[in-house]
Amino acid sequence: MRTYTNVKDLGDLNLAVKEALEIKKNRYAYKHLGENKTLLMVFFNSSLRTRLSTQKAGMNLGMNTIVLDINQGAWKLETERGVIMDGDKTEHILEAIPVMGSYCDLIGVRAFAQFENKEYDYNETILNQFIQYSGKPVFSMEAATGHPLQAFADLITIEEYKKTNRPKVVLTWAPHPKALPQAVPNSFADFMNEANVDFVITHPEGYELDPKFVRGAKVEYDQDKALAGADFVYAKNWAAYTDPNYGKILSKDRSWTISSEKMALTNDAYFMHCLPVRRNMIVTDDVIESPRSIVIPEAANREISAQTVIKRMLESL
Ligand code: AN0
Ligand code: CP
Repeated sequence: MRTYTNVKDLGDLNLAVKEALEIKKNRYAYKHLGENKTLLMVFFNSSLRTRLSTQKAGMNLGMNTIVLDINQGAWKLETERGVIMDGDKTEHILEAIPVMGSYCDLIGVRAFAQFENKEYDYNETILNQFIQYSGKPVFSMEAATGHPLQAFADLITIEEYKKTNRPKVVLTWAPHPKALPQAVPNSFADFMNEANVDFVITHPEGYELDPKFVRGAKVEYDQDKALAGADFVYAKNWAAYTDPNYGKILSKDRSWTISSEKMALTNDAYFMHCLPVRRNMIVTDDVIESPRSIVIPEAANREISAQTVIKRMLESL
């Protein structure tokens, strides 16, 4: 595997989940693969889970790992070509990327949507520059339009907890005080559309996601109707995608918050969220603390999704 940016990079999804569950049973079985290999993780944005789980995954595989926080200690990077660099940016990303590539064997990149220019974000400008100029295999640790390590961990978690062959999985928008990217819901839809689940997306009107990710999924604007009979409730906030509101908050309606009353509409569903989560905006204390909340095992599976991806990349070096 040379790049990991979306579900298609995994090939057969059932096989990928099977491999992940095998790795989970014995996570040190492939320690030889990463011997004398270096993983570089580059962060343009904050992280708790991705940073720790991906570093742990690399270490399970015997790799050395280096973490670079671009905004803390590195030079400020210019990312647009053709700019006269007389401002506050000291270095151009077109030199920085091949330099970073020269010190490592694999690169993980976190670079969120900036919400300044939809085309710049949806072209995955920064991630693609890493793919093009680093000379090394590159994987997304949440880029502008996707978070495929999260969605893979989500699918692994659903496989572990599902009680029926084809569970009903509902992705629901929920309110949040700040504008958040569409990366997590985009990738979740990308994966659920390829998985053996009955997938429904619910959100207020105006929050439609990119059709490239929604594909044939059912969209239901009435949250209560969508939640009826759900086996898994996956909550997430995102800012508007469609023009002219790209990156804007259209609603903070707390009637969309996942509460016990909302969960009572479901088929005793499990509650999922990628974390970090704002309590009593996205989900009430009682729901996230309930025995049906699987947010902690979901986060723990980030180590497994990362390890499966890094293992496949090491195997193709
Ligand atoms: C980020 C987001 O919504 O994309 C990261 C989630 C994994 N969340 C925040 O910035 C709060
Ligand atoms: N879920 C997730 O990616 O969390 P972090 O932003 O803390 O890495």
